[in-house]
Amino acid sequence: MKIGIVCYPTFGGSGVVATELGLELSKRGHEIHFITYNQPVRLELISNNVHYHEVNVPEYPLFHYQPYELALSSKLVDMVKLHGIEILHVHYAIPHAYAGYMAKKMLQEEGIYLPIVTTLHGTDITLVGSHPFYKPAVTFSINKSDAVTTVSQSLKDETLRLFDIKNDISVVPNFIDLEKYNHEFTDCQRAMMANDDEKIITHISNLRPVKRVQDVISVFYNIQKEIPSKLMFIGEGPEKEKVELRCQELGILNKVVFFGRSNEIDKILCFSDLFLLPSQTESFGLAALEAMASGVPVISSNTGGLPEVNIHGKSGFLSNVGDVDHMTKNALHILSDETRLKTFKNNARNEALKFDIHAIVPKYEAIYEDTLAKCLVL
Ligand code: GMT
Repeated sequence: MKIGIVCYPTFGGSGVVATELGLELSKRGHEIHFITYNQPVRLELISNNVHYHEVNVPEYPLFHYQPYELALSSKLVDMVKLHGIEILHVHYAIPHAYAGYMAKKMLQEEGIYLPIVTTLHGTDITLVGSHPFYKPAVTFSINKSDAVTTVSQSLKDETLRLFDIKNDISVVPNFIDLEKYNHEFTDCQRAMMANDDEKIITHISNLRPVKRVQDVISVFYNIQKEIPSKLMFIGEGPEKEKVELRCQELGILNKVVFFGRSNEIDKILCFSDLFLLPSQTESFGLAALEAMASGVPVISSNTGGLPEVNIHGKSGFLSNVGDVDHMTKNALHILSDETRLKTFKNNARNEALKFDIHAIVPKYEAIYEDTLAKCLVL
């Protein structure tokens, strides 16, 4: 199939999933066209089967806001005509599903039918999409999609609760290429980061308020009082400065390593003992899955889709949002006993196997095939 993929090209989970999906589909023989405003961060390898088309939005002084949806839908029309793209998969409803629908209507005028598959990723539903300013457009574009998927059962339930949805929604979870996160990794450079007697705790996110990064600091502060440890803090975002200040106030700045954005999280997870994800809301928690694939147990909140990924008492523990004492207690329980830590590490890796890329990507392929077949009948 010739598949167009629209996504955010940034470090956010939806862009990562879209990019990894496109790359895997290309390995399975499909021709993939990424259409977005920058080259996706994980799109390192451009092969014969993978193409990248940049959407340009020229600055014009009359516009207070530059019209990205307009530029994207025009680019989609051009690329579909030029490359014979048969189906479009848009990731994150805003504004991608809307732009996809506009492209579809423009193409229909020329007798070209372009089915749209929309994947909802989380904040496009739970935070931004349900805002009254966007809700009518988001409802409309979900209902006009030819197929709709969510990344967890929880997100499907939330979508049906918050919007008036007429379409069926299929759940296709986030996935992981387990070979990239092989816990037999031999060049783990743990010694560079911590002493032998120190445990390594890790957090990865885009440091937005929804990630509750202050809870990460509180839990780590409590842990390091009991067990010698270091915190690996990966990501950039609006909460970063406040986190640095708090670490300074608490006198733990020398125990926290700030990595900024990193494309080498597998290398950091390789030497981690515990992963913290206390989010306010999390539709799936790809970062938790990446940790688990590296054999790192997870202490997370029990919100959204996290209980579908992190299995309480097995791959880690779940706590109510904001309950840092419970999170600390569970973290200490895992870290204080080497045999127990090893069991949790093995369990985490085993739970991650459920989300193997080779099992999940065929689900998207089946959705594309069904959608194309349905559209041919119409
Ligand atoms: O987590 C983020 O802040 C990024 C965000 C995104 O939309 O790029 O991630 C969402 O999509 C990921 C991939 O499907 C999910 O694994 C994340 O849980 C989800 N984030 C939230 O729901 C907060």
